[in-house]
Amino acid sequence: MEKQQSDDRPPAALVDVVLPCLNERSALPKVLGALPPGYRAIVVDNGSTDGSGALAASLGARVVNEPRRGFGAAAHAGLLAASAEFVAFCDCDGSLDPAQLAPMIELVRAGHADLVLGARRPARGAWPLHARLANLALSRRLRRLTGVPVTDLGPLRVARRGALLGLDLRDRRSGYPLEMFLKAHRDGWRITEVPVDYAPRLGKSKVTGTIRGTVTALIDMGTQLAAGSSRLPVAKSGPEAERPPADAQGATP
Ligand SMILES: Nc1nc2c(ncn2[C@@H]2O[C@H](COP(=O)(O)OP(=O)(O)O)[C@@H](O)[C@H]2O)c(=O)[nH]1
Ligand SMILES: [Mg+2]
Repeated sequence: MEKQQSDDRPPAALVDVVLPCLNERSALPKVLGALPPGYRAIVVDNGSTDGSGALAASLGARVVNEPRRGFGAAAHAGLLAASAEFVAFCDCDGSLDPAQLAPMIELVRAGHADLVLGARRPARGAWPLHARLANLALSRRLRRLTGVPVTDLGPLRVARRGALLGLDLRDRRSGYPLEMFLKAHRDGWRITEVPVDYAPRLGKSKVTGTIRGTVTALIDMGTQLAAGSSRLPVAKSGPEAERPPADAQGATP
């Protein structure tokens, strides 16, 4: 994907990038080094034992410590610590390129979308087969359930900070990204996705590369799907993303 032209980039300090981090020492230099100028990194250290927090701070990132384990606990702590108008979420494992956030933020800033997801285009070896198949099945289910033409529940995502806080996200484990998607849809957000590169991660996987992580993710996603199914508006068919009611346009706080 092409990088955003510098004159399209949001001005400095408009974007906080939340990076949940559990023992990602090997990936931190690459991830932080790829942040576009003016984007602030918030590394949420979830009890790393490899010195990730100190390394991130030495590389200029703001480090937030979240003692409660879990992807959602870390992601949400980062959201609460953020202060910029736009908040992005990005894995801290070197698999995603934060430079590709720029066009995603531009879609929200320009008022074309309220939540933008990066749909992963994997390089060879980036995505374990079971995780890819599970994600395909989940995406199909979400399309049927919501009518949103989503093809990947990707971890690289962008929205306005105040709007995200208004979703009242409760999951603190692996259901957090799905809860965000379902509650955003419930609230009439326009959800769209753009293709992003997906490279093999650096360091060891915490979620889909482990049996425990995969089982936890399946349980948490199932819980969110059950809760979400009961509160969703009636699905609309067709390729168009949902349009919010006029008073929710832009979902600006
Ligand atoms: N803080 C925190 N981060 C986590 C936890 N589990 C995973 N992560 C981070 O969440 C991101 C995604 O995890 P990862 O292991 O890459 O998952 P995978 O891509 O499914 O293998 C990485 O940046 C991890 O460091 C956790 O329990 N706490
Ligand atoms: Mg990963």
